[in-house]
Amino acid sequence: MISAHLKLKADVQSALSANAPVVALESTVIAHGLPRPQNLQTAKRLEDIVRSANAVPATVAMLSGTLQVGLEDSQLELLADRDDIRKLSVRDLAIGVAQKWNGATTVASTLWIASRAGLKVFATGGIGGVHRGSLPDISADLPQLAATRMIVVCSGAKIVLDLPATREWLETNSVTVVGYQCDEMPAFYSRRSGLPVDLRCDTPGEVARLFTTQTALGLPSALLVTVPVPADAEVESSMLNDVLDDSLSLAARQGIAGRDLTPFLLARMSEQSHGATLRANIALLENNAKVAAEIARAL
Ligand code: PSU
Ligand code: MN
Repeated sequence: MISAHLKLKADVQSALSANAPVVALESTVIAHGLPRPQNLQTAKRLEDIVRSANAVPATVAMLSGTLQVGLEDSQLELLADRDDIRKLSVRDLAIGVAQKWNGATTVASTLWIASRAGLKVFATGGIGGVHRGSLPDISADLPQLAATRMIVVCSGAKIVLDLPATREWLETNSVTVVGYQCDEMPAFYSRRSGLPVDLRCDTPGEVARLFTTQTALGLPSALLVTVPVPADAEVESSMLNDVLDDSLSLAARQGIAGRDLTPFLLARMSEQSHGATLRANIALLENNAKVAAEIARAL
């Protein structure tokens, strides 16, 4: 039983028992997605934002082989500060439990753990997806979204990916994509991608009703709620193209692949854009946490 390996923080446990709103947060963004010291600041800030919106934050991670749902500040600090934190996708969970690892969870493994803990709403920055290039590198985030009934609030898929191919994958695998106060799917650092959403929703209540209906119909997949980065922090795609081309070709020349590719590309883009992409990433994470808390309350 997974319960033997699962530990819920006390406030998360009591919120779930009382049917009160809880928002899951992932930890790969803390350990591998953002640089120090912004990673710890952002992790704490996301939890504060969820609390200010009257919901309980539950950051998910693995500590000494235990699947944790809800972390103490000291545990967030450990994930942010240590160099030996693993990046754990679903394929790594059994290995990590057996070997008692400390690890950060991706969107895929956070979905697995949070849904089994009974959570319904999850906020992140950008999901993984289909990578560019000829090797079919597809993030495990996608099949896990297709298999997990949860509201996932994000700003689309990370711009380093093949966004049209990622959009097609979601459609083929029956993941409903909502534009939250927008008519097209956002492109992570940029507000627009030119790609369609299945429905526009303007309020937390509309999203909550849609999810309730999806549950009643027995549909097994996530409801992907895509929220554009706040306009004042946006990096427009015309400004991003050079930085993105440079980062992708450097990764190819250095042979960076697998789980290291996404963190490498995000760090390189931030360096090349003099921090503009980092500011956008933090702004969208904060905004998504707020929207997720509002949706969790409406449920
Ligand atoms: N969103 C961010 N920064 C990140 C990620 C998402 O703003 O670092 C992480 C998520 O944890 C996501 C992972 O699941 O990147 C995708 O990695 P990969 O492409 O290796 O599956
Ligand atoms: Mn991959």
